[in-house]
Amino acid sequence: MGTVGGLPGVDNAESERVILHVDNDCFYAACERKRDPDLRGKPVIVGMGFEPGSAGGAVATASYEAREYGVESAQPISEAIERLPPTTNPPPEYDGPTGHYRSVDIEFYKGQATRVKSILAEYAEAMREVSIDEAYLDCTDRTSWEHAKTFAAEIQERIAADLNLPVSIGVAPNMAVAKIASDHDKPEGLVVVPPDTVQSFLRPLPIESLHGIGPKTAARLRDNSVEDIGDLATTDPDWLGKRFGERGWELYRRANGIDRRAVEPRGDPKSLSRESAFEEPVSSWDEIEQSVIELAEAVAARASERGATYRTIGIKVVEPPFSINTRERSLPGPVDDPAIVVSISCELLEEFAETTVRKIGVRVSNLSFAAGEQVDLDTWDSSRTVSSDPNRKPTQYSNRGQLSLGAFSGDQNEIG
Ligand code: DCP
Ligand code: MG
Repeated sequence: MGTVGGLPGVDNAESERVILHVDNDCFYAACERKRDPDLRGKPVIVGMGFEPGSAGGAVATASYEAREYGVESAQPISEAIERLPPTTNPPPEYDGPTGHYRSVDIEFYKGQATRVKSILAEYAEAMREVSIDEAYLDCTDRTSWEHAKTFAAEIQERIAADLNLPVSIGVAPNMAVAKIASDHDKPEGLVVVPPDTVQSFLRPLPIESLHGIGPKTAARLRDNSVEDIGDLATTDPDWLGKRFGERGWELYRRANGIDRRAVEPRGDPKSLSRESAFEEPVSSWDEIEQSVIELAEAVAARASERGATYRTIGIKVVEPPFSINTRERSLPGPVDDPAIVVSISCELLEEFAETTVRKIGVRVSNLSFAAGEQVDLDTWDSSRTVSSDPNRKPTQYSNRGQLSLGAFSGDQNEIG
């Protein structure tokens, strides 16, 4: 297990993270079924550029029942019709299986996608939407490995109950493995890959299961007897590097289940944060304060690297099991100064002197990436800082999430 800045007891290893990848099953077809329940359990084909009664366009998606007849995404509709003639207009004397054809209604699907994402946001500290029907969630602070399966099942049930849409979920210590896991048992799959099973889960899978290995790369690897992820994981990384450049090294890491990417929302970061989990809950003030100092310095360094100034500094204190407290204070103007991040973080921490802590985080927000805006620190008067009410009770966020994203969402968590 790694440590942050060599800090004893503080661990930021990715085994700490609980990452979900959620992907709707045959999304467009499921949306069509939702508004026409007669389509349930039947082969449904949704065509892009398709008009009922014609054979033009391509398959956007097909329900799993239609896939059994070889209908698949990107296939010409004419080919799909050969496999599954339209129910409304089968060939004369044909009495084989038929399919229900619909044209893409993207506005309807987008509306459904927005509703799915807003449910997902309730369950995560941070969410990255990657396509109309796919998102990664960082649920580290909302659940534990022990409860991950129930937690993910609750999300599935919620989306089924509220929206009548099926999703598959993969749960793993990182995004790459979660993605493979969500795909592993579709539809309505729920595959949990705890940290200690990542290697054994990946090993037997064909190399194409790794995101980023297309047919060409797969063929080149197979020429060298690399068939499954286990083979790739034990291939000499230098050879992969020579053969595929930087990507080769990445493939090697991914095959070994390593992916340190943080779950970051798309677009410009609204904030930058660093957080660390303690292996065991800690109540020693010195130890907690020391980690806050290190995290504050790390966050300030990160902001400097990114050329960002910040106007708000905050901390997050997670009490076992999942109570999240956040505090923040805003400055009169934007700064880029590690000493201020450290001193304000430590001041905000004082309220938690008696608290047992599972995880701690420091965040800077109100970011500005424009150069030359920094105020003159000598004139900065700390009494002018705007603080949230100091008498306010700590915000308690439960892990059963009927809440909007916590204060540490929407930022770029630098993990590992
Ligand atoms: N899509 C498309 N053209 C493609 C692939 C996908 O128009 N070549 C659209 C239709 C899908 C949606 O994007 O419903 C989501 O893509 P997915 O790859 O997630 O496919 P599905 O959700 O349809 O199926 P699965 O159950 O495999 O996720
Ligand atoms: Mg999908």
